[in-house]
Amino acid sequence: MIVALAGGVGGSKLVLGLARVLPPGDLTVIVNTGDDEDFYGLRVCPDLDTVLYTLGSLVDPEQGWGLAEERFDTLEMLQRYGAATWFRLGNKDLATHLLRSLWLREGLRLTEVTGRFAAALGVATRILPMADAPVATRLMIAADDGAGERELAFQEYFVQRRWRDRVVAVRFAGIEQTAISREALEAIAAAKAIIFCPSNPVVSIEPILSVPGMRQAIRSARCPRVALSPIIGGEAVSGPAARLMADLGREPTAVGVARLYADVLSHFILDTRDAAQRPAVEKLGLQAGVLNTLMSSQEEKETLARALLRRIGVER
Ligand code: FO1
Repeated sequence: MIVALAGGVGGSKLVLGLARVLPPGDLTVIVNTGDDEDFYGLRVCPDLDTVLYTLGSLVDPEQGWGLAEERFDTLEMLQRYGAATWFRLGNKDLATHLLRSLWLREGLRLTEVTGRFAAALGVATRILPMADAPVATRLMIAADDGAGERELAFQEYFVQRRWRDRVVAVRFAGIEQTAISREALEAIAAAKAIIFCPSNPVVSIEPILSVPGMRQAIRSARCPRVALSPIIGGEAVSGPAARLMADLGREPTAVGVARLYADVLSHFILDTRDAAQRPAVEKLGLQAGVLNTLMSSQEEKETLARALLRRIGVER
């Protein structure tokens, strides 16, 4: 069993590469749920859906989220009724949110709901929410007009305000009430390797590590535990990772990312462009690897997945 920790679009690229090079059913993905939010009374889980749609070959290839060949008739009608429609939910995507909301109301755990979707879409990879109880990532921003600070929900920060705000603090509301699921604990205990995908360290990987007991479970796993940096050459490959780290006083570099996870890792993979940071990573007590981690094509995802598994000594 290989266990991957992932958030949304960036992480799902490596998840797809791993799923393609590993035997079916040999991969479990533990996914961030801090971005989850209710829209029109429906439970939307963007990162779970991004991983599900990506592995089901249904994801919109340009956006990396939502479904391909999507239409927005329902959203247009909602707009006619005066509802807020800044969060683009397509007709087919709404089917996922309708059924998830129905099954949660019937008492299924988010883990079971996600398992039903994966089975229906023929996805052999186990897709596990980081926790079954809801968590809400909240970002405290410094209002630009100096009128003090206020707190935003994640999608308000990320989508509505296009992550333009300076963030002074991030918290994961509800995380104290969560616990690692039996399924996640079993996957980690059986893991031959644990891989932190190149997702946003602050709002995708950190929430997963903050589930009570998660850091301990990963640290005590007797297997290689490796992270890839989502920051290459001081820039995030996509999204606000570098911005958020700088806002929060963390060095927005690959070794800055390594520092965030050093307590639970054994290995860290630098991109070839950041090879000069290898000594700094090794000073953290980590085995440093250098690979081409920029994935822009299908085969680059698989090439990276193969090279990564080889580098940490995991035969497939
Ligand atoms: N991202 C956007 O930038 N704009 C959107 O309108 C949007 C809608 C959306 C709907 C469903 C879904 O699963 C994801 C969606 N995303 C959208 C992406 C989402 O905000 C991010 O993927 C994650 O929350 C961060 O990884």
